[in-house]
Amino acid sequence: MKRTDLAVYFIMGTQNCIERPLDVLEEALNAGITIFQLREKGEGSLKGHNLEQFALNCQMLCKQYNVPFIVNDDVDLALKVDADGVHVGQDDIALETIRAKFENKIVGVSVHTKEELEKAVAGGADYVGIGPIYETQSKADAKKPAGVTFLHQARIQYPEFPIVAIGGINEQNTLEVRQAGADGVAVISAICQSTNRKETVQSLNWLL
Ligand code: 3NM
Repeated sequence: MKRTDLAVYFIMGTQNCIERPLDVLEEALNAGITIFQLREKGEGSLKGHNLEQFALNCQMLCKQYNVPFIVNDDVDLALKVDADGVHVGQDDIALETIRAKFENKIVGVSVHTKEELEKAVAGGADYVGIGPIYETQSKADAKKPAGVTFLHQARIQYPEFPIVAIGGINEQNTLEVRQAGADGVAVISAICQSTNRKETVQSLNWLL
């Protein structure tokens, strides 16, 4: 994958949306998001057949806009629908096992420490997600906000490696994240709760 693919990384599940989720996704795609992750988690989230159908609908929209479709955590679902990739945390299956199952696909890994970062790079991750940078309301078990220090160290250690920042990022603080060395921002609420998605996505995208 290219580092520029991470510019505006939209993450969403039905539980994050007040409006119809597929409408939110289509508006975000139309506004110019560069990659999408389905993250169906928490109370009231879709399961089984309903989840698969929703995933297929999201995937179809992403294809129309030529935007990679990534599935969070659910390796089986990602394989079943032939997603463009999968994003995993530290609690999930060993990276090497996942890498082998997604040979020509995108594998992203959340990292919080230098050790996790080095393991992800060595294990063949295509990109890492670093967060939470700021306070977030969208992840129940999020760690304490870390600010941009580790993000900046990661960039210095790996000048060319694709890195996306996550957690509480919005139009106001995106510049700080960019200056710390992120290739892009991964957001849930900034886009889900936006009243003007075109404007929001454009101000999050510093490549424009
Ligand atoms: N992962 P918002 S923070 C899904 O730190 C997720 O790994 C995080 O949502 C991490 O943009 C987070 O609304 C939630 O803060 C991001």
